[in-house]
Amino acid sequence: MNEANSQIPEQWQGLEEKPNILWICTDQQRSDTLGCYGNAFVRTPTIDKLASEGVLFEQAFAQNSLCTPSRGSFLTGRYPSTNRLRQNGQLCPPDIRILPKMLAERGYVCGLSGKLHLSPCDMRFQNTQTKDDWWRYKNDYYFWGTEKRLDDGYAEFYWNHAPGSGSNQYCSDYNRWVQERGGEIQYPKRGDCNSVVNGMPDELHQTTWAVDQAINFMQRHKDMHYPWLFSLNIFDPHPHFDPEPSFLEPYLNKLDDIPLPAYVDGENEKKPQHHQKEHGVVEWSDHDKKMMVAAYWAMCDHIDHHMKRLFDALEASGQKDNTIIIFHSDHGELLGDHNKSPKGPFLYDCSVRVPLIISWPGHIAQGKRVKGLVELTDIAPTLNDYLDLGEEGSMQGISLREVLEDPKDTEHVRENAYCEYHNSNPHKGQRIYLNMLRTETHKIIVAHSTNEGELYDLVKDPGEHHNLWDDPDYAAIKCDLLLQLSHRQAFTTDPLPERIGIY
Ligand SMILES: [Ca+2]
Repeated sequence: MNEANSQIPEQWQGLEEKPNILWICTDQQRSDTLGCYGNAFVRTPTIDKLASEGVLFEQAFAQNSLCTPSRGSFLTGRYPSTNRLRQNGQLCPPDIRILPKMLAERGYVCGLSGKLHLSPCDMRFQNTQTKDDWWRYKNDYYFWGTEKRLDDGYAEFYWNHAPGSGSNQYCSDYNRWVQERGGEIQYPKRGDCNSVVNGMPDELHQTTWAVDQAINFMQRHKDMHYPWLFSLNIFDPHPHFDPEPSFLEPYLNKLDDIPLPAYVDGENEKKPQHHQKEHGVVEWSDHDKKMMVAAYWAMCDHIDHHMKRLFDALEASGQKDNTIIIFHSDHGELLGDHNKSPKGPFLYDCSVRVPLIISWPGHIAQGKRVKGLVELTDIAPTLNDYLDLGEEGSMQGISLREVLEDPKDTEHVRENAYCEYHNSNPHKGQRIYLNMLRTETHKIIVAHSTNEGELYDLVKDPGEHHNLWDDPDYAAIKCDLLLQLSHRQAFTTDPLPERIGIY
């Protein structure tokens, strides 16, 4: 080490060699919405190409079907109950450190566009006595402001929670950007269905804005003596179903071919009580259901269109080879399956199984598909491993480094995937507590609050329509799954604070 280098603080030495991180998280995108995940209708050539250049995880699971608990979980590598960030509307406790904060402490510059959603973005609770009575309070109680900033590590923070929603009207960077361009956020009705509205035109779309911020950031911080992380949080394909109109157009003459959502008549009657109470879906016509599916896919196609712009800009800036790209979503969407929408309190694969693709040219395998189960809690430990962050004491996921580097197929990664839904949303007075464990062949969900449950044989019933909880033929399997679930609950207690003495 020469004399000049010895002046650099230890944690900043070697910074120039560290990779950038482009961390893309879409909102509410289930895994079967991409060509590389087997959807023959959608047009997602850019994300398909990303998968061919990196590693695709066929069975990646979010730890909750809602934003805040899922995002808190993958940003820390810890479970929702460990983080005490179990519900939408909670404020992240001050001792919880997220990846961007850890990286900022080590010399990274970090930026974000879109939501972070580790703080409440809707304050209708604030002046109420009964905090589960949210639905009684209409727009008067919306919080209008930016979500409360945490000590989150972001040096640049271009915030937008949900385009067009109450909390965004005056304070979001996206709304300001639209206004500056002489536009107005509006979602005109369509004449041809009741389930879909027209989205914003491409030039004024939230996806366009969010990607613009990422491109500007990457260009500003190229050729610096420090690396960067950018969290690109796109709101689509989160409902409302409001695709950019020209992206919906190609589906309109294919509606006959689009399958209806998967539902078996009467299936919800044999499931826990909340399956009967929490419908969310409407008695829509078949036409409206197909239009909803088409709109959702069109929103995914539109994201792919902008991923091309993003990846082209990364390559043109000369940073592609030194950038880890992570593409995933925070949770899924029921999209009419089981006659329901949109997501929680349900832990079906369609609401918690998400796309997960990681690429890093020259460092990890190319075009590999991992069949084994992984969790979004595994992203942070993987980055911790590659970047020598020394944060393994707090993290509960596993590093996927070996899986990413081994060019062979990996059939088996984790024994099971685990989800927690601990009163995560207020369901009109119902306090719903669920724990889920999914193996490669079965899924069990315990509905603790009503002493009920769900058990699915995923080999015979991959669509999770037939609840076997009370089936005597599955008693031994149920017992084994409950034991595995009990182990997960024990091993997911908080590893912090670490022991610093024998006694
Ligand atoms: Ca979400």
